[in-house]
Amino acid sequence: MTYTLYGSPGTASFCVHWMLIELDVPFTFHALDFEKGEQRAPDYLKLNPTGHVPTLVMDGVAYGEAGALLSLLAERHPATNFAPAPGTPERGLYLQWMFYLADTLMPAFRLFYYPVEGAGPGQEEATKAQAVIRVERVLARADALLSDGRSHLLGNRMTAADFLLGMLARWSRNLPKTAFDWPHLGAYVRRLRAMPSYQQTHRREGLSGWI
Ligand SMILES: N[C@@H](CCC(=O)N[C@@H](CS)C(=O)NCC(=O)O)C(=O)O
Repeated sequence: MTYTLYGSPGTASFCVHWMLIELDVPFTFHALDFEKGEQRAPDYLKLNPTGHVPTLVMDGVAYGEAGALLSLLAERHPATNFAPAPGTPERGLYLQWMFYLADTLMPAFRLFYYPVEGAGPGQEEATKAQAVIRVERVLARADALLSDGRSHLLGNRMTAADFLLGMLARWSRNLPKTAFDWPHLGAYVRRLRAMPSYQQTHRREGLSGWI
């Protein structure tokens, strides 16, 4: 299996980068320079027509969408148990959280960081205020789930959903309330950040300010 990940430090590619490191599989990481608009270069658009990262090339075929990439990787490496198998009791909750995080929390963060996409130019502050409300709603729900003492979203082991939430929690650092303003979520983020694979991803991407 050969993997090539296209990404940019600290962005939506972080969770895939992190899982690849945790899986301990060989891969190549191509960092795109957003300042230079490399995500919109014709060669990259051939791999991912959305002009977004991440893109993961698996055995010569390019795929996008962070949540889908995490699920695919988890399924290709079943020994890790990062994706509960169809028919198991955790499967439903797993799918629910993967989709909820990918189609509710991630777009809310996108609105916060790309506010012009909400209601257009001149409306950025109002868009950001709405985005914060949406983010906080999801973080509060994750905190409530974790309040029963479980170590991870689906129970007491790591799944692909934790890679997604662990990355998204990092994006709360520029919002009025960060993940640490919810006690159970804060403890959960501390556990994820202590993982050697998380710290390695952070280091390799040259990030600062959240560990
Ligand atoms: N739905 C996409 C969203 C990815 C996304 O928004 N990526 C951002 C970085 S966090 C990006 O590529 N931004 C560059 C741009 O919009 O020009 C996914 O889950 O992969």
